[in-house]
Amino acid sequence: MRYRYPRIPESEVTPRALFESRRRFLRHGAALGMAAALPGLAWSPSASAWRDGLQASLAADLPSVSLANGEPLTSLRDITTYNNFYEFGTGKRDPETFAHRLVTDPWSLTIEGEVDKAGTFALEDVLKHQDLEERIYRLRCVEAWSKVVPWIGFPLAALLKRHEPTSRARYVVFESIHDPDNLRGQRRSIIEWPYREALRIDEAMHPLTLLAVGLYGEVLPNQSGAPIRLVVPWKYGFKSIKSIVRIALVEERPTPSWVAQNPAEYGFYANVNPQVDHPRWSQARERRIGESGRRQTLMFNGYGEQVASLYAGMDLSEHY
Ligand SMILES: Nc1nc2c(c(=O)[nH]1)N[C@H]1C(S)=C(S)[C@@H](COP(=O)(O)O)O[C@H]1N2
Ligand SMILES: [Mo]
Repeated sequence: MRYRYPRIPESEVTPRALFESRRRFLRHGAALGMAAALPGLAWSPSASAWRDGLQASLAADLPSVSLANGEPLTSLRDITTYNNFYEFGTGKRDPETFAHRLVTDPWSLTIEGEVDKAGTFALEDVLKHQDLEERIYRLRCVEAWSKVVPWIGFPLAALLKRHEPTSRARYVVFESIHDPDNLRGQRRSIIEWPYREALRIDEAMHPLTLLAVGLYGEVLPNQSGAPIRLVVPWKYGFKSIKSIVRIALVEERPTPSWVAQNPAEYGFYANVNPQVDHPRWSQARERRIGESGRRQTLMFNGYGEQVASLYAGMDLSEHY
C-alpha cells in the first residue's frame, strides 16, 4: 500500500472540530479492525503517548512567527510528496512511498556528553515539560531550494538548557534513527549510517534553530522527519536532520555524515551562500516547488539580519 499524505485542508491550522471527529473516526475504525481499509489513513490509529499529548498542544492557539519573506506557503501535498530522506531511498518520492515503515512509537531521545543532566527519555516526557509547552510556536520559514513550510516546534535552546551544558560544550551533534530492517535505504552505504549532523553551540542556541514536531497543525508526517527533526532556516537542507534519536554536546568539532562522505562538496557550516558554488553546480539561483522559473538565492537564505553576527570575521568561502 502506498503511504498517503494526510488529507487535511491546506489551511495552516486544522479546525479542531474536524480534527477531533477524524480522530474519533480513526479510533472507532481501529476498534472495528478496519484500519487497513480506511482510505487516506495517514498515521497508525494505535495509542501513542507522545502523539496524543502533542496533538492537543498543536491544536491550541499558538504564537506565530512568519519569516517567509512574503512567499506563499508550499502546499501540504508538495511538502509531503517531494522529500529528501535517504533512509528510504534517494528518489524524491521514495519517502512518501516507504515512510510508513518508520516506527515512531515508542520513541526515545538520548541527550548526553557535556551536560550535567544526561539521559535517555521517552519522547512524551521530553515534550510534556512546561518550559517546552510554553515555547512551542508556529514558524513559517523558507527551506532553501524548495519549500516554504509552516513548522510547529520549539527552540532547540530550550531543550539544551534544561540539560545544563557544561563549559566544555562547544558543538552539538545529532543522530537519526538506525533501523535497516525498516529503513530500506540503510541497507546501502550511500553515507555512513546513522545520518549525523552537527552545529556549533552558538548556532544551536540561536532562537531560529528549531526542533520541529509538527507542520500545518498536525504532528509531523513520517516523511518530514517524525517525530522530531531539526530546522535550521539559514543553512542548506541537509543540516536539518530528521527523526532524531540522539543529541550529544561535545568539545571537539564532529564530522557530519555528508562531510565525511565528500569533504570537497560539503562543508561543516553549509550556510546558504549564493557566492559559494557547490563544485558541481552554481548556488546563485534556486527553484521553489510549484514555480517554473528560478529565483535568486539570498545570503543566509534571507535570514542574515538574524544570524550574520554568528559568523562575524569568518571567511565564508573558506568556512563553507
Ligand atoms: N535523517 C535524515 N535527515 C535528513 C535527510 C536524510 O536523508 N536523512 N535529508 C536532508 C536533506 S538533503 C534535505 S534537503 C532535507 C529535506 O527535508 P524535507 O524532505 O522535509 O523537505 O532533510 C534533510 N534531513
Ligand atoms: Mo538537500
